[in-house]
Amino acid sequence: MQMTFRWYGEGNDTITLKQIRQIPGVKGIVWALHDVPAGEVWPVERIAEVVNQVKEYGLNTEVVESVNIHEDIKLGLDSRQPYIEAYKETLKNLSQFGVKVVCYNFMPVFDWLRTDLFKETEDGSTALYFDAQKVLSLTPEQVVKNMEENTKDLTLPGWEPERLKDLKRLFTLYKDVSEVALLDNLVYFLEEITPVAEQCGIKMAIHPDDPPFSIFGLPRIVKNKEDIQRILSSVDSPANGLTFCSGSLGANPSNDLVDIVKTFTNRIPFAHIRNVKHFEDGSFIETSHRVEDGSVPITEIVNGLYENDFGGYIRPDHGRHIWDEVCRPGYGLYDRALGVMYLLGAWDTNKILTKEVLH
Ligand code: DNO
Ligand code: MN
Repeated sequence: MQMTFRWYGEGNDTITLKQIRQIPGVKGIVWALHDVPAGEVWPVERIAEVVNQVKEYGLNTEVVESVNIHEDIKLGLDSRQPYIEAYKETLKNLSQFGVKVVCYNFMPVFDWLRTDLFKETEDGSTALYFDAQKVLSLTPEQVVKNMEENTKDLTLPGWEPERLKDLKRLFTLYKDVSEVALLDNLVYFLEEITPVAEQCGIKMAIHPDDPPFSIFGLPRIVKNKEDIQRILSSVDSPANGLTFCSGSLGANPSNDLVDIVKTFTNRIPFAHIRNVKHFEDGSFIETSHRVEDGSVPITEIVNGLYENDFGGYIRPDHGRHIWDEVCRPGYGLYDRALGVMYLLGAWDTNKILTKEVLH
């Protein structure tokens, strides 16, 4: 297992590499070129720039999150091929710098979605919140506006302006795309990309839908164990993997996260671990990593990974905003650093329980 931490890049994050290197146990940065539009090749010089910055702090750059997929690929349009070729070029460029895992998602139109980015909680901290009732009363445009207004100058990952200005057109196009068709389009993409990923020594790792159910009638295909099984067996290669995200899959109480993690460990090159608390009406709020604070069995998940000799990368996913930190929604320093320590504590306890010598 290798602990990592997400960083948005120089000038695009409130957190510094110096701060990250001081979190015990963190070995690598999870990064991306957030300003390169989906469908374009990531230039070698730009990749080199980030890799060199990070290296200076003794951290590695082996995990990229995300290389986003152009909508034409998800829609299965005739125009998809050049975008797929560009994706292959990006993988080749990344492999020159020792990148081992590329996280991506196949969510139509927009990435993760919340109704509140800074929801006040009882202890005065704020956190990302999904209000299942409120979302029913909002149009996609209102949700987008709300997400954008709350983030000031920073572009949210997966919420790139060039994608969102096309909202109406995209919704019309997706009207005719069923879940079966979206899955076909994913499999087409995987069949194209997997041999290149294999040659490059890169594992692709699809991120689950967040939240893991349909919103605004859009199709969703990475929601549960069956979906994951279908995707992993469609192209049966270690290069076709899963980003196990306990918070995304865990937003649906009927997902058995421990079973999922144990079933697919050897196809999970990357894990996002965080906790969410469910409410009766389907709403959920993100909490600290601690088991008692939410509904996700974080320690059992870590035990499952440990028992199955998980050798991939792991990161705390989102955190709350605590101690008056001003930061990107979900991506402050403090609560995520606490998350790292909780995860490492759970991992190291397993070592003692299995009588493995710690030093
Ligand atoms: C939000 C993230 C997502 C995630 C992508 C992966 O914080 O969980 O933006 O990175 O969906 O492709
Ligand atoms: Mn995640």
